[in-house]
Amino acid sequence: MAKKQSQVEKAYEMAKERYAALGVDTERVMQKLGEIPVSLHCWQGDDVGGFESSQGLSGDGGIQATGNYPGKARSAEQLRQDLEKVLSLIPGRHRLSLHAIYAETGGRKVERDDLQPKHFQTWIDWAKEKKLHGLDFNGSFFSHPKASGGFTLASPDEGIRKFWVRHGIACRKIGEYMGRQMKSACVDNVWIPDGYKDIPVDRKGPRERLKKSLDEMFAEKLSPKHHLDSIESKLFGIGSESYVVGSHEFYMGYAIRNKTLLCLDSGHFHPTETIADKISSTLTFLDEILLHVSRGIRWDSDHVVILSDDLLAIAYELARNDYFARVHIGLDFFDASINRLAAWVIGTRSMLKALLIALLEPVEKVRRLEKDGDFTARLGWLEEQKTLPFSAVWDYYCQQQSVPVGSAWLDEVKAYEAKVFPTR
Ligand code: RNT
Ligand code: ZN
Repeated sequence: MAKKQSQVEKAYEMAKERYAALGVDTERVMQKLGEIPVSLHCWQGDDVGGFESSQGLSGDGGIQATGNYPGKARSAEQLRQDLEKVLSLIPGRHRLSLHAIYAETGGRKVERDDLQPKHFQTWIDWAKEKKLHGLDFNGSFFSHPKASGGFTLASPDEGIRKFWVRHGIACRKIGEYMGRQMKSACVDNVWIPDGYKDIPVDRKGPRERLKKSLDEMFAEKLSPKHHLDSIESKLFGIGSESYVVGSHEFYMGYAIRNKTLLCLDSGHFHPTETIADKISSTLTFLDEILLHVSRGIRWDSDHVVILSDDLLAIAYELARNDYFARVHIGLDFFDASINRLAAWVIGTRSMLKALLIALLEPVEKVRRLEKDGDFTARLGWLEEQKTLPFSAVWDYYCQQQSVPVGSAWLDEVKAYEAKVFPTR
């Protein structure tokens, strides 16, 4: 007797037919989705604390994690343990993005300009063992006495500026090593907090210094097979409301001229601007970009990513233009007020759901309507497709990938919390 079809399978069969009638092959879509890696950010697990000291995020970089939910990972082992759980609840094969402050130095103090690949060997061995798609990296130009003046790579103090240049160079060596070890290029992203709270007189000087610092940092050519430089702009931050040295125009210019990647963070523009519209613009002039998918509420608040219109707009841009080989999808949010594993799972599953919905779009149909100038039907269709049965495909995809279907992942996170958190 044929095996009884589960609810998930029944719903999928119906959805499959519905999509097929619109010219969409759900099997192909699921295969494609399975090939798209998302880079999970390690810093969601401990509120951007790192393991350099017990102090954690100092706030001198204008980024802030709020909340004090219990159970925060206090060591690399704990963070890896949490990540293993999280990865078991997310379909697909993904990457991990590390920050320099997550180095493992065996209890010894190692200055940031002295960090070496060996300080990340345990992470690399773990990533290989867990068969991660790859590792990405970030210099940590904040939460440090030499960043407390608000300036790092653009500092007027030559000693401070040089220190951060050396940090950037150390990070590139680490990133390149990670890329070689993982056999997948490491995206090494640079974000600095440099800027002024109040109106400056000299807007030019700091930018000249930042350019000089980047030139010095990037002087050694590294093979894109192993390592990709990326630079991240920002409109303003807490404490840099009036002026940010690394503005969008600044880094866009630098990236085009020097052929680096540009990082677009969802929270780093005016609240009415979305990064979705910037993808095709920047990719007209750049080979590749990095996304920091985040959710800003009224400011760059780094809320957990949810299935919002903004997120969908990003996913549609990637899918409609098949940009997946040129756009590295990274996550960048941190919420200390809810279970941190749940935050990771919610954000990553939302990102993947958005990609699935976008890949399931009967795009040729809508394109034709647009080409014919039938904007009435275009709007009508865009609205209709919002309620196509993507959730049946999502559930089936999760089942296929042996991860919890629906909200079942929540029970697992709760059980983990009950078992593990009291020991922390
Ligand atoms: C800060 C930037 C940056 C950081 C992480 C921790 O505004 O978005 O990417 O969030 O590097
Ligand atoms: Zn970011």
